[in-house]
Amino acid sequence: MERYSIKMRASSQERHISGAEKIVAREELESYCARLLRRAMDHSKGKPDKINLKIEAVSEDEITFLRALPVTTIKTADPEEGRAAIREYLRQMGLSDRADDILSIWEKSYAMRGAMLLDADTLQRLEPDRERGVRATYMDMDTRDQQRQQACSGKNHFNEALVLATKVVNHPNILAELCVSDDPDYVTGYIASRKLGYVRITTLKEMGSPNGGRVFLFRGNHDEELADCIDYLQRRKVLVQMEDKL
Ligand code: WAQ
Ligand code: MG
Repeated sequence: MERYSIKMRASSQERHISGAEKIVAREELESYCARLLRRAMDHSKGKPDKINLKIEAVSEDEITFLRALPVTTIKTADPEEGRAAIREYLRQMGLSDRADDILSIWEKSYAMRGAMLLDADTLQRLEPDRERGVRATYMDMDTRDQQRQQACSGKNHFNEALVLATKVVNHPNILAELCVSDDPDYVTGYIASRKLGYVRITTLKEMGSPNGGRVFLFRGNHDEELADCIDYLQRRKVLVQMEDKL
């Protein structure tokens, strides 16, 4: 199948507003470009003065196919309870003495376009560009067109996040990912790992808050393993099989 990657980035006075990653069939290319353009223009974070659409051919043999992580949901009443749930999962991962620090470092990711890459043991920040962070790119769901049309009219936070988390935590040096949306009206976030799967937490911030960000917890050496991990996150093409997830 002839496929193309589309990357969308929108900003206003250099401030990040919205971004998206797609890998679509040739026949869907124009319609997805139009949708992503609309998404950039209609974003709750403001009106962009610059929109970037980058389109690149992707050949079938460079694609890695992954199964979506299993999904569970933890219902929490408020952000305090949400953070307590995250702390508990970090404790289960053996990170209890670092949990509070990880949660406060996570807040520093709020203005970034990408994610913080954090050494899970030393809490050292590993992003080559700390202002931008590391962006996971070149990934999408692998589904039949019809399901996809339904799933993708506008932004589906859950589907896109499940795709991203599945890609990210499938790297052997990523221990877990923490995420809360920067969209003011979206308060559900998650913690994901190969062991836990994708655990949705229904309240990780107050409604109306524009604060959101991601942390990828890394464990490994800072030479080849780190370089391989960043290369995987930013370059490897991944399609995620969603099966019954849609
Ligand atoms: N790679 C790395 N970091 C990213 C990426 C990416 N491709 N895209 C976004 N981020 C970072 C960036 O700092 C954003 O400000 C932050 O994450 C939040 O991005 O199951 O919508 O796109 O219902 O606002 C979670 C869904 C939705 C939970 C998360 O994130 C659920 C969401 P957003
Ligand atoms: Mg957002």
